[in-house]
Amino acid sequence: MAKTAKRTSGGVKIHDQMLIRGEGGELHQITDTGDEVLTTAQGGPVLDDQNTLKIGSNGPTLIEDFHFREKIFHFDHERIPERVVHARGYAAHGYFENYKPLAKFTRADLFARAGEKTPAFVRFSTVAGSKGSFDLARDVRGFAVKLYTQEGNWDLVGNNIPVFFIQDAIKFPDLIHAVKEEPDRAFPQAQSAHDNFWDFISLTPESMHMIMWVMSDRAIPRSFRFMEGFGVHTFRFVNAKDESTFVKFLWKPKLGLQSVLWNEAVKINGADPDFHRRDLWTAIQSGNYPEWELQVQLFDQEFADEFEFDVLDPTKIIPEEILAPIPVGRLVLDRMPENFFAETEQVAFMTQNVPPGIDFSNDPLLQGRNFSYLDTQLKRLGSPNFTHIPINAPKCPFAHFQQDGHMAMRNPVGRANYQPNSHGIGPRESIAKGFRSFAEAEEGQKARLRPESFADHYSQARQFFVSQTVGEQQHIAAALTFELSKVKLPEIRERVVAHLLNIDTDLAGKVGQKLGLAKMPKPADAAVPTRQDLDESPALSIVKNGPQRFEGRKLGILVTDGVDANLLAALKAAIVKEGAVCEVVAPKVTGAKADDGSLVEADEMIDGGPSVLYDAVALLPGAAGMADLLQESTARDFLADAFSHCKFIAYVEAAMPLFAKAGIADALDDGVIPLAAKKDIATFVGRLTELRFWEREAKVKMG
Ligand code: HDE
Repeated sequence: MAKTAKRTSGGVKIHDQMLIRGEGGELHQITDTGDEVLTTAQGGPVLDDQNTLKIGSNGPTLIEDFHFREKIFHFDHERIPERVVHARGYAAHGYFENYKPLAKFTRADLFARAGEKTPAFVRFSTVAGSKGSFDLARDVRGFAVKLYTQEGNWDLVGNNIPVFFIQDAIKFPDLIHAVKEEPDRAFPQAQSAHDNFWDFISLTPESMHMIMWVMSDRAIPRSFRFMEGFGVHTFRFVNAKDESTFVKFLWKPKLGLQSVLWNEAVKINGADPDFHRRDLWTAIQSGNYPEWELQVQLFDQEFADEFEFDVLDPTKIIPEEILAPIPVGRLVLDRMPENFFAETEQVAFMTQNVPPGIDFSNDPLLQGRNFSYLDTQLKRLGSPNFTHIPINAPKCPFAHFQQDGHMAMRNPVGRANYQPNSHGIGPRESIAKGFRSFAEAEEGQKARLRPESFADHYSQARQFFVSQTVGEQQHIAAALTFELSKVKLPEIRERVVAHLLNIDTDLAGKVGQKLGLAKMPKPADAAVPTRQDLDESPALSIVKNGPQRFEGRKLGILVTDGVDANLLAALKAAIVKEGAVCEVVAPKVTGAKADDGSLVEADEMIDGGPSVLYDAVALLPGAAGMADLLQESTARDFLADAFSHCKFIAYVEAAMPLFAKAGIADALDDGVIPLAAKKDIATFVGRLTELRFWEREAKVKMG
């Protein structure tokens, strides 16, 4: 056996290399790992992880090679079924902090004391695409929160949209089959823009309210950090006196709401399919912990009886202007999982996980979900012992007599594994502490019925639409047109337009005309007429609720050789002061040489840093680098896209030729801000708080 010298790479020790002489005199290369010895899963130390055990150097591999067999066996079994919906997700740890005692409404322990912190794990997801699909699909986002309370896990498995497509859980498999890739061709991936989805939707009028939301900018969020979350269903709070109050849960992002434009989404998916993941990862790793406020809408039976829609109907909201949400606590995400599979992939959310003091309503969708989520965990995680996986285990004391089964990690100890027992072993029920269902009186005939109070499918869809800004309404019309343009069967397009006629005739007219319908269809039959008198709800608009700050956002700064080092430093400082970040984009990987001779390092080469990745851009090329930059079509696209995506653009004089190249030299508007001197930086940064220069949109996009 011969031992070679230590091999190093860039000064970093890799391994001690060892060569072993085989039978035929040939040398095998293996490594000596030093302190930590590689072992098999059984703990046996491994000699050689590079070569299988053979007869001679060219001979057959031996069955006896238990190390190879174990390694390959385990690899072959690495995959588990992905979630049937919400397969693509990303999660983080954090905590929920309660503001003040809520004992009047609920006996749930996590709401009992001011300042109480409850550990949390939150998983965001898209719904339709598979695990490896892109982040910026036009889709609902899952917003699933697991709170490890002192009385067991509470899972609030919500979405970023407060209503749902269907009113009864029995329709869920059809909805999901229709939206997922079509079964014969297995495409499109992560898209609702195809015949099957719109076929189902056009035959399901109850989906119309949700459709307005899904065709709005809510379905293309800029970041998980900038979206709301909703529990969707009406739940109950139950206090120590067994009194019930209905409750709807809302998560409000501290940094405000923000979405991207559809054309941006399409390009982001190519430039960075992990855009949302990277955003959350980077924010948390750099200490910018995202935060949401938990708000609740509380109401009693009397309010429910008087409210114009059924509070048990998951296709309806209670507008915030009618019932003001009350802040009750905050959720902070401050730690990424150590391992994606162990935590994010194996986390098992279940709507039926509620602590004492939180209870269900009779919403038929919620009731069906309570039935479904347990099945899906067994299928995915393979054993009824999925609660033994650390991410799913409660963090409070727990004790029961469930035992055995696949992968049991802990079993009851002692002689008795049942109760009651006379050995005095193990836990017993608790009248004082145990979960007690709210004793709602129920009566009625067994039947498959839908309540008449669920029959109005259009009024709130209209309310959502009329509550948007003109620009947001245009986005909805454009989204519907785009999606229906991918639908090949004309009768499906017409059926959708027939529904839109019940929501807003202008919207229907615009979509019908853009689709080139020969003539407008008759409005769809509606069980009840659409109410035109519902008040607008400004809370439903993203733009009307702008955060008025650039905090948490990102500026892309395009530089070349000759960049003004002073100006760059001042701009960066001003952005950082806003709580935002900058990235430098340059034509060369290495960066650019500034006017003072220093090297400005690039975060992205221009090919990898298109402007769609930024909330605003600044063009700071030096005259020295302009000639090269003008050769770059990516530089032209950087500016042209930023302009057509209504971004604020700062520029230095030297950048002017790029405007000509991008075809917008004559179109400069108030959203394009010259940086002639350092003082102009304040003007630019002040405008950034508006996030986008919406006035430009009508000039760059057909209405
Ligand atoms: Fe889900 N849903 N869902 N869902 N759902 C799942 O459970 C289901 C619904 C939601 O990050 C599955 O663990 C039925 C509404 C989220 O792990 C499954 C119905 C809302 C997540 C399931 C609904 C949601 C899921 C698939 C109709 C918003 C991801 C994997 C009655 C309030 C959780 C899994 C995560 C996941 C069933 C409707 C939110 C199959 C039957 C409404 C955020 O159990």
